Amino acid sequence: MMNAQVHILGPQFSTFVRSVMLCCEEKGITYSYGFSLEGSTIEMKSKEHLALHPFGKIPVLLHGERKLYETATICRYLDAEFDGPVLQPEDSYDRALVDQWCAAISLYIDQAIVREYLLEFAFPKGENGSVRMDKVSAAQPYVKELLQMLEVKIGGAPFICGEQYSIADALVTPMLDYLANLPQGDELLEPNPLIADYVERMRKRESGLKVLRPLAGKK
Ligand SMILES: N[C@@H](CCC(=O)N[C@@H](CS)C(=O)NCC(=O)O)C(=O)O
Repeated sequence: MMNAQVHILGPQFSTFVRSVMLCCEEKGITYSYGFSLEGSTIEMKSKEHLALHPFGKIPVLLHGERKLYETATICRYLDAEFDGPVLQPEDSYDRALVDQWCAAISLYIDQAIVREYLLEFAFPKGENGSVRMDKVSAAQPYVKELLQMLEVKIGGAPFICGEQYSIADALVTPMLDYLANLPQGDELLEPNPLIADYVERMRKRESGLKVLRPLAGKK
């Protein structure tokens, strides 16, 4: 299967799609992305989409005949299936810690930072398309708490789970990159200099330069 085409179903602006793209870039896997599949466009929540992802989410990985959903699962599969730098530690406890952070990022951090905060800016639901600042203000304290938690977690290490770039980094950097780009970015990151520095370093990696692009490149 190594030579089969890798396609990531979903738009380039999605944080989770970007996480899979980052894993591909880190491992040197050639891939395509977007909603176009075998010449037709897959509409969100359509019969065709639900056949690939019964919960109606993106991304979905298509690798030859194989189909897979859930971002961390997709990244673990790519790591195991392809050559290139490994994105998980070998030691069983260290590996479990990466899995633990992947779950925490995909569940709790995604909910607080992406769903309840970033999406308020990306898809404003207020009057005349305005950002609902009451929702932003209500969500912000927990966003700050989580950033503080990540600041403690990274400590002096280069990556979220220590010395090695892992799937946990691929999951969290698209979220932090968007956060840092907001007008509130400085206020959020100033109290967390290690995380601020981490975002800058992840943006400058080869994978970051390719994937963490502004939305103009969206497909
Ligand atoms: N647990 C899923 C979450 C996927 C997810 O929430 N994807 C978002 C885009 S970043 C989505 O599909 N949103 C559209 C929707 O919920 O209708 C994963 O890890 O892949």
